[in-house]
Amino acid sequence: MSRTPVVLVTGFDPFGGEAVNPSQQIAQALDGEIIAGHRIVGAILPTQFGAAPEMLEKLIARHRPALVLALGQAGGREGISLERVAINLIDARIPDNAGSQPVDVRIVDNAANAYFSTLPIKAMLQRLHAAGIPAALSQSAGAFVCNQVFYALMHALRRRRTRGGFVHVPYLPEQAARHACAPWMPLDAMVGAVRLCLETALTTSTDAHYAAGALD
Ligand code: PCA
Repeated sequence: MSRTPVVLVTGFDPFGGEAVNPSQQIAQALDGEIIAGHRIVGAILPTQFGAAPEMLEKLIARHRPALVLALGQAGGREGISLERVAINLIDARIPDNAGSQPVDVRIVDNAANAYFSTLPIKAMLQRLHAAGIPAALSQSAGAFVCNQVFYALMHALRRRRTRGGFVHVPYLPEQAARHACAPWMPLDAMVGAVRLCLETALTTSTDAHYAAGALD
């Protein structure tokens, strides 16, 4: 068996009437790459409440990654969004891919209200800006399946050394054509951006004030 440490990168299948999901294509593009001495395992989660975090937890158990980066599409956002915080809440505006639309429910009972990303998001932001890639920190990953996966990830990692976080990406050009004036980014630029994020995370320690993880 290979001793190269693994980084798990997840994307989602298309949802909300879209034919594609850029996060899926990025995870597939990076699968098998070696970045900073780590082998990338790319995997696709279903855009379904419950099924997505379950699959993520199985992937973590199987691959025992050193770091986990979950990706999702945030149509309408400009550039790369480095998510800072996952909240213990589902409030779905649209049904998921299984037709489920929970409103105002907690993700995990008797658990923290929120968790911070344990990735060095400020260092990642600087690196993206230095490379001329539009990017910003985001204080909310929403209250749909992406936030559920982000929360479940940080909850699963809360007592482990494995670091984790979430990055939202904008539409692909072919998706933006269906949404008047929506911002977009070519796939190559997004793949390059996520590669830079991973390289930075794997070579930088996480900002000290994120280390506590949970916000109660
Ligand atoms: N984006 C959705 C779920 C799947 C995806 O790619 C979200 O932001 O919640």
